[in-house]
Amino acid sequence: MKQFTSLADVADPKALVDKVLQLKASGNSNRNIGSDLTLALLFFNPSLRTRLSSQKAAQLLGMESLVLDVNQGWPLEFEVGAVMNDNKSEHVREAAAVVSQYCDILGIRCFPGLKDRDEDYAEPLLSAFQEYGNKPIINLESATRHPLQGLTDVVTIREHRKSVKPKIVLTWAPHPKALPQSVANSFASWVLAMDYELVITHPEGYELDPNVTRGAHIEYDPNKAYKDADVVYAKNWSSYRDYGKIMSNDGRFMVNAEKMALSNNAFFMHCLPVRRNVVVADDVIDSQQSLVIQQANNRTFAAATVMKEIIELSIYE
Ligand code: AN0
Ligand code: CP
Repeated sequence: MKQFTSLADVADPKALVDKVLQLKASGNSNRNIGSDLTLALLFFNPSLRTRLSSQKAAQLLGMESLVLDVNQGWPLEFEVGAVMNDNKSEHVREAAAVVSQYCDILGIRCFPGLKDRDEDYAEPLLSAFQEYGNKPIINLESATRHPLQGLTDVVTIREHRKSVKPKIVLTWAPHPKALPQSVANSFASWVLAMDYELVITHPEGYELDPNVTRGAHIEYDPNKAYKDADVVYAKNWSSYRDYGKIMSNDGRFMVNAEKMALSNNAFFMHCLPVRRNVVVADDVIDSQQSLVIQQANNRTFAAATVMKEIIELSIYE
């Protein structure tokens, strides 16, 4: 693996899931893999899980990590040919080249602007660091993808599934803020790559990129979608069609015990952070069937496996 910016960088997604489970079971046996290597993590947006699990993953591999919150005092210019006489003090051309010298792997988190769909889906920030930097990049959630979350989620499903082809329901849920499509895009892509059954339910107007959801069944009635579900995965996203807009905040889509009762005693999943009693009712997230804490734990092993693959197949190839 040369980089990990989306599922498309992974030659064999099912094999990678196996490797995450092997690494999780292997305890402290990977400490030499990353010794003398440095991971740099750039956060253009906040994070709890991704930041700490990436640092923890580096620690598992014996790698040092450097973390920078870019938004706190490092305003970067991205436009080619910009006349930099305003508040941006450095261009990404220099910044990416400089940061590349300090690290062996570079992780980047950057949310979308949610104003211009073509621009967001071209992933301008990741592309700039690819172009002007020269180190393998790990996507820590970009404008349109969150592949470490997608990998983690299918690993967690794999650990808990009761059949080889479980029925997975991805449900849109209400949220007061316009959020990216990244988590939903990556979740759908990884679930489909595992050959699981995927049903996506949301109000009309929240259809995701059809290139991402090809192979999934779209069901506008949540009660029908939940029937026989083995996993209910909730996430809010803003509209892809009417790009970045909140089309509705239909409370029928909050995950509650009544709808969960229609399922096959489904597990509840969410990437976190989650708005309680907006996205999911307390009695569901606090139930025995909730996997949210186990999911967050698996972030560490997914990240460590991705870093190990990059080290073995790219840095020491
Ligand atoms: C972000 C999102 O929806 O993409 C991060 C989720 C991992 N969520 C929020 O900012 C609430
Ligand atoms: N799930 C996830 O990526 O959480 P953070 O935004 O806290 O990193």
